[in-house]
Amino acid sequence: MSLLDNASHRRLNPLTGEWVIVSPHRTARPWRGQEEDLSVVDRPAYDSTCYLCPGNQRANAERNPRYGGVFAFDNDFPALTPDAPPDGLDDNGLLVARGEPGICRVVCFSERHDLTLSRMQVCDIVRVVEAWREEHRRLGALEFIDYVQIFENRGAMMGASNPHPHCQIWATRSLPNEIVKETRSQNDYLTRKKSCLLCDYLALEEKLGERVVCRNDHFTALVPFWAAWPFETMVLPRRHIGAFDDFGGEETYAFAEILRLLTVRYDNLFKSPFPYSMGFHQRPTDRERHPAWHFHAHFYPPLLRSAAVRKFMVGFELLGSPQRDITPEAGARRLRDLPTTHYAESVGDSG
Ligand code: H2U
Ligand code: ZN
Repeated sequence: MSLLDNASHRRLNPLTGEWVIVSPHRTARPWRGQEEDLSVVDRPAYDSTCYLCPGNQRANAERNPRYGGVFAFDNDFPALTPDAPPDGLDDNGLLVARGEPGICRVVCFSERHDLTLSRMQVCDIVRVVEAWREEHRRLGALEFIDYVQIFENRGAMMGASNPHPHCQIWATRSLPNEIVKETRSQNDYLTRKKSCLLCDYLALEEKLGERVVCRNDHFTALVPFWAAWPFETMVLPRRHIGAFDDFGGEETYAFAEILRLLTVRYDNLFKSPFPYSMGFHQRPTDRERHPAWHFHAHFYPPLLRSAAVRKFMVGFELLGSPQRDITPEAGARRLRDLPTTHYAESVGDSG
């Protein structure tokens, strides 16, 4: 009986230093959840009531240009504003606060209301990657911005307010919690091993193969050994690059391609638009060099065993540690075995 396949165990996330409980024996129970073939609600290419469609009025009465392709604007309801005073409060280390200036942006991926990354042409996703890179460069260059977090909430289940394909960017003065943890872990690893944590991890996963979902010339998508969510994935560049700034032309194209390859598989998993929160982790823009930082994307999908059954991180997971039943290896196998043609595009092929 091998530990990883059959017995409850916990796995270390070396990027955060946190543990996740894996309960593989629970997957012995039959796959009861019906894989529902939820028919997609057909969305129009243009929706006159959408505040992100070209030419439409936004909630603050500003009108979008009649854009084609990518369109970025300052969030009309920003969580962070540049003018927050830098004042601090520290009462005995117990009541601690600091002003947090920041900038929030919204980036529409396409003028088409009905598309998603999984349904866009790779050449059009390339335009989106270029926009992310430019936003990251411009915001990161600001003196008061130390981190630029780009993220997409897709689907109502993940709290996306609008199906029009878009992402958000929050640029902050401070490093967010996850970045603090990942920076520390990558720095420690570099100091101890004189090598990059994620370069070494990727090499190991490429050798083993069992958690790899898909790959192209420059990127690999895999279910991390320590994944907490059933179908969580990471996308890693094979070259040691720390941020969008370091992408070469071929890497930009390959990144767009792997995003499409992965999101098509996600949609095909339950033959339904697959909800997730995804985002990019890159080196801080605090003017330090950060040689240990290895760029990557995280996808955190909330679904468990059908388009209708979601996993809740509650109970022990909220109070103790995250836990999962389907092993990361089984999750990777299921994603890997899916067709690479989107279910809505494959004629006479049920996948
Ligand atoms: P989400 O779908 O991830 O919530 O992103 C939509 C963002 O768009 C959200 O942050 C902003 C909201 O504040 N927004 C505008 O900036 N203008 C609008 O007219 C409506 C929504
Ligand atoms: Zn729209």
